[in-house]
Amino acid sequence: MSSAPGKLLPRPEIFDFQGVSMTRFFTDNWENVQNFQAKPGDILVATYPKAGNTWVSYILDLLYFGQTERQTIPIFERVPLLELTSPGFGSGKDAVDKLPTSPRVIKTHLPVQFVPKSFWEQNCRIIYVARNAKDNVVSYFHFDRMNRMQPEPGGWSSYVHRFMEGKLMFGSWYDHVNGWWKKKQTYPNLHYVFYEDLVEDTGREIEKLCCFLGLSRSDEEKKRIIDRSQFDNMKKDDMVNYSSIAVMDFKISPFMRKGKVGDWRNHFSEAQSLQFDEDYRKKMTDVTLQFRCDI
Ligand code: PPS
Repeated sequence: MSSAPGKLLPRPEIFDFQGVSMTRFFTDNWENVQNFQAKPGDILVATYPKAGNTWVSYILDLLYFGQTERQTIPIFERVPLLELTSPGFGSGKDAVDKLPTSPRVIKTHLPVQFVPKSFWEQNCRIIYVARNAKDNVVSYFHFDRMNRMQPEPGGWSSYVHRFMEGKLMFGSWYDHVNGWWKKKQTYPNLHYVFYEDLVEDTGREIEKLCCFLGLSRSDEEKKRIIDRSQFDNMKKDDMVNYSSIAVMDFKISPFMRKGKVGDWRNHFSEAQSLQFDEDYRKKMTDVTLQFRCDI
C-alpha cells in the first residue's frame, strides 16, 4: 500500500449517496464492498469518523497478536478500512481479503444500514465505538483540515452547521450513533463502547472487551496493552500515528491530536454551544443513549 500518489489528488466533492453524504473514495468500490465475504471469526470495529477507531483497533491487535513483528506494519494495513478505495491506497476490501491473520480485524465507518450483509449472516463480532458529538465534531474538523482525501472543511462555524445537518462524510453523526445503538437491541454480538469510558478507565474497558471476545490475558499482558495504547505512546509510534500518510499534513494538525474529553470547550462559543444543545435535544430523543461531554 503506497501513500505517495494521494498527495496529488484534488480534494473530493461530497454528494448524497442513498441518503448519506459520501465521496467517491468510499463509493467507487460499492458493489465489491457490499459483496464482501466475511468469515465467522472476523471482528468489525465500526465508528463514525474520529470516534476512536484507531485506538480500539490497536488494542484488539495487541490483544490478539501481542508485541510481534506485526508492530512494524502500519496499523491501517493491519486493520484495513473496508470501504476505502483510492488511487493512492488501493482497495480496503482487497486488503482485507489478503489479511493472513485469524481473526481478521476490520475497520469501517459505515452507518449500520450499509454494512455488508455477510457480517450479519456470519454472526461476526462487532465493536462500535461512539464519542460525544461536540468532541467528535472538533476532532473531525481538524482531521478535514489536514487530510486532502476529505472534502474542504471551510471555517469552524459553517463546519458545525454542516455536522448538525448531517452533511459531513459518512453522513449524520446522530443517525450513525442511533442506528448502531438500535441494532444492539436485536444483534447480541455487538459491543457498544463509549470513547469517554475508554479515556476514563482504559483497563476497565479492556476487561469488557476481553469478556465480549472470550479472551483471557494475564494481568501483566493487560497492563502492557494499557501502557502501549496510551495516547502519548501511540502518538510517538510511527506505526500507529499515521505519520507515513502523504495526504495528511501534520503541520496543519497531527492525526493523534489531543485525545481528550472536553476539548470542545476550546472551540465552541457560548452561543454555538447553546444552539448545538438545543438542536441535539430534538434529534437525540432515545433516553437510553446518553453521552458525556466532560468526565
Ligand atoms: S479515524 O481517522 O476516523 O479513523 O479516527 P479515529 O481513530 O476514529 O479517531 C481519532 C481520534 O481518536 C483519538 N485517539 C485517542 N484518544 C485517546 N487515547 C488514545 N490512545 C487515542 N488514540 C487515538 C485521536 O487523537 C483523535 O482524537 P482527537 O480529539 O482529534 O485527538
